[in-house]
Amino acid sequence: MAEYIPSPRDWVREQVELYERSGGTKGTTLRDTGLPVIIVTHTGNRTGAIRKTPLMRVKDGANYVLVGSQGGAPRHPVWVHNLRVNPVVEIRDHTVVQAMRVREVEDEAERARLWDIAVAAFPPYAEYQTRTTRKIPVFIAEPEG
Ligand code: F42
Repeated sequence: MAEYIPSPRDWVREQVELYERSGGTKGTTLRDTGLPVIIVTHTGNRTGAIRKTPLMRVKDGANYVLVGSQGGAPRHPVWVHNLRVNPVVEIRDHTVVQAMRVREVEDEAERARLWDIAVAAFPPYAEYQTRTTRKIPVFIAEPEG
């Protein structure tokens, strides 16, 4: 079993702890927005350690859309590099935990469709894209198997 290394950011680590400890009944929204969050458990590309990252809950049918916005910061979040190398993840959506496989969306038309769904679920993504020159990465997570 790989070691779990919690996020170095207090508010992120605390959200993961509360979400998991409550079995997905508490800590499931982004602070004061009230909008739902999922927990993506994945593998560090250098350490091989278990990483847990809360992201906004964006659904496309049975799939989830993962948006590497990090508030429009100039660099991709580290988890983006992890998912590019280790695409098998586990997603907790409230009380449901599922094995999923992610792929980065490269096709422009597919990305545009998923981006619109993401912005509808979490409108600040649109503003985050205007804050940075990097193109915000979008992944789709599909049930494994
Ligand atoms: N971030 C988003 O990008 N999109 C969202 O929709 C989003 C929603 C959200 C909702 C609730 C919440 O609490 C947080 C939310 N966040 C969202 C923030 C998100 O959870 C991440 O904190 C943020 O995206 C930054 O991701 P990060 O992977 O850069 O995390 C940093 C703080 C971090 O943990 N860094 C680690 C560290 O120790 O500095 C590195 C972790 C790591 O994966 N290391 C790799 C390894 O091998 O273990 C090595 C990686 C390498 O290549 O160097």
